[in-house]
Amino acid sequence: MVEAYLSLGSNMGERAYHLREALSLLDQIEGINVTKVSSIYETAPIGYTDQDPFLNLCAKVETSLAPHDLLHRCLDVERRLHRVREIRWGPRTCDIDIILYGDEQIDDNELTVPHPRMRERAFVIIPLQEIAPRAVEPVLHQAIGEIQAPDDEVEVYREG
Ligand code: PH2
Ligand code: MG
Ligand code: MG
Repeated sequence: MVEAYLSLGSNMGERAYHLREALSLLDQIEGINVTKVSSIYETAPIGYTDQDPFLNLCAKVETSLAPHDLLHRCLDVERRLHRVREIRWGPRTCDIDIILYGDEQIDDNELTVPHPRMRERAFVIIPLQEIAPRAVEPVLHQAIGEIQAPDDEVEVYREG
């Protein structure tokens, strides 16, 4: 079993429902157990800014799947939530990115892990610090809790 960390985001429709449904679908997959989930954060869009705010969270999974198999299962779940890819970094019902996969470093045309932009994104670092302050980012060998989060707009989301 490998401990991996995923970042989930949604900025279309029933955002919180999409995140919870994605976690439930992931957990039902053979070889993936969702073992820890952060709070949900409401975050301003980064990259392509002319779009609605996101809800983001991070989840820890314990998995027997190889990294690319985990990626393909994540993409299956995105498709099941009716994600349509139009604009790069544009609106989405559900995006699931692999942030860390154990202490592996992977870089090919399908997958780059650790996620290459994780340090620039408060919407990844803040929820990840909540659930995994002692996990180690393997490129710079730095504890997640020690990473300086960018000061983007990120706040805990309260429903209702
Ligand atoms: N995802 C992106 C681009 N920009 N901004 C926020 N706040 N949250 C996201 O999940 C997000 C983003 C590309 O996947
Ligand atoms: Mg993404
Ligand atoms: Mg993605």
